[in-house]
Amino acid sequence: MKDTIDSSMKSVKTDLYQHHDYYQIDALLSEDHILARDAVRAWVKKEVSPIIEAYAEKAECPEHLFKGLADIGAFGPSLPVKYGGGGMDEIAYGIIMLELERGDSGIRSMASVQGSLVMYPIYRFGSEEQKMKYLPKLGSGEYIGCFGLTEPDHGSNPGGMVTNLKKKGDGYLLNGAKMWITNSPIADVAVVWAKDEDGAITGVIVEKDMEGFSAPEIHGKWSLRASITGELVFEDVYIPAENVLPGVKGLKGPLSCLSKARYGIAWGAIGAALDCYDTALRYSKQREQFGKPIAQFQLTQKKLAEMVTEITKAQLLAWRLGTLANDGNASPAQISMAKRNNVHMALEIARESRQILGGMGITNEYPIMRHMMNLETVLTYEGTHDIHLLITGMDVTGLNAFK
Ligand code: TGC
Ligand code: FAD
Repeated sequence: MKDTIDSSMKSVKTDLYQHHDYYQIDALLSEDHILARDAVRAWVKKEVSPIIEAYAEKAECPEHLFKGLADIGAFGPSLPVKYGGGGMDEIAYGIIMLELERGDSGIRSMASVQGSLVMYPIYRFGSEEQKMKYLPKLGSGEYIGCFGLTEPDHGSNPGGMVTNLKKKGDGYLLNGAKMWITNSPIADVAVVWAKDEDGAITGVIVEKDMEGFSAPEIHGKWSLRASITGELVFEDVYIPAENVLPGVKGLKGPLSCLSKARYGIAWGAIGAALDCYDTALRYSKQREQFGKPIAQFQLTQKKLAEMVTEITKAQLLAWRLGTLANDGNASPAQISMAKRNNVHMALEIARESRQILGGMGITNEYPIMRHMMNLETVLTYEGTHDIHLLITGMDVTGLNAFK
């Protein structure tokens, strides 16, 4: 009897495995990719999945996970080891984001912000002293970071920002406010973008104890509830000259960090989609109506077949983007296409999966509603769905809809 169960389980597992990797993309992975994937997958299963629904329900950030995220190499996987990163390639970075987002988009957000929006700008635009001062501590999770670009009146159009720096002695006075900042209330350091007296966008590193700086929490989110979000408020905050990022001026500074993070989201969203699809597939094989599993109905099969097709297309897009990124050839417009397509795909799959589960789909017994609500944010942050469409439109027509 046990043998029969084991062999039937094996066939279910193989069956599911094939559906999750329909075009055998795993065969393209290196040993290092597989090691990273398996380690993060196991960590998410052990540390995130059992607690995430409760934290999301309480709208509380599981801060205790930061150390574990650092230990599995989720902060800056493709940055050099010397600077607190993982020394891996861009595909490993993508796979790690995918496995984290299989758990929760908010957990992936923690890692995206820390690695791609805080460590990366310091690594790319910082002085050697800044790198040595901040990066190892950010990589190990001793410091938490946040990234301040969006303002209350300047979201999609960050170039219009009014937060500003005025020369004072050897340093600057920082004034203004940022809005919707992931991790800000718990951050030790904030990479903040402000206009200098010539109107040039400049990056500065703000430390939590600086006088005149506060980071109140934003409450009432129905999305990304296990991630903490806040404002950044600057009232004559004195920024010493050594806290200014010397390596960049202009909007291309923050936008190039966004390229790095959007790339990770293009992979990450596939994780949320896979978790929804996996849940719906399993449920549909077990749930019976009219005397047979609902998976046997043609309309359910249509949903599942379309889901796996869309997931496979997204996986191939991410994979190709990863190979381009490894060669340093992934353009911002290519990254926009993948972010937009893959997040939208994941949100559609969450909605279809919810339908397959019927009434059970709206409960916290299953992860689908949480993923669906999270993905509403992912569709909007790091450039909205429509902004990315216009970036593609500009790329293919050569005409700029923003000017
Ligand atoms: P535009 O004139 O087009 O560009 C200004 C300069 O930037 C360069 N550039 C880029 N460089 C690197 N990467 C990119 N993705 C770039 N996009 C543009 C561009 O070549 C130019 O360089 P240069 O040398 O000529 O000066 O700028 P624009 O003002 O017309 O704006 C264009 C637009 C609308 C596409 C841009 O503003 C945009 O992407 N808006 C969306 C804003 C956004 O994505 N905000 C995200 C905030 S951070 C966030 O959401 C974090 S969530 C974190 C989490 O929890 O995971
Ligand atoms: P708006 O820019 O006001 O857009 C509203 C609508 O108008 C959208 O549908 C948009 O597509 C549309 N629109 C705008 N301009 C155009 C146009 N030219 N053509 C057509 N349609 C247009 N920001 C940070 O800096 N750091 C963070 O860590 C961060 N974390 C976030 C976490 C959460 C939970 C959320 C919700 C947001 C976060 N953001 C962060 C901000 C995020 O990047 C912005 O919300 C996003 O860029 C959109 O800006 P907005 O909300 O001001 O919307």
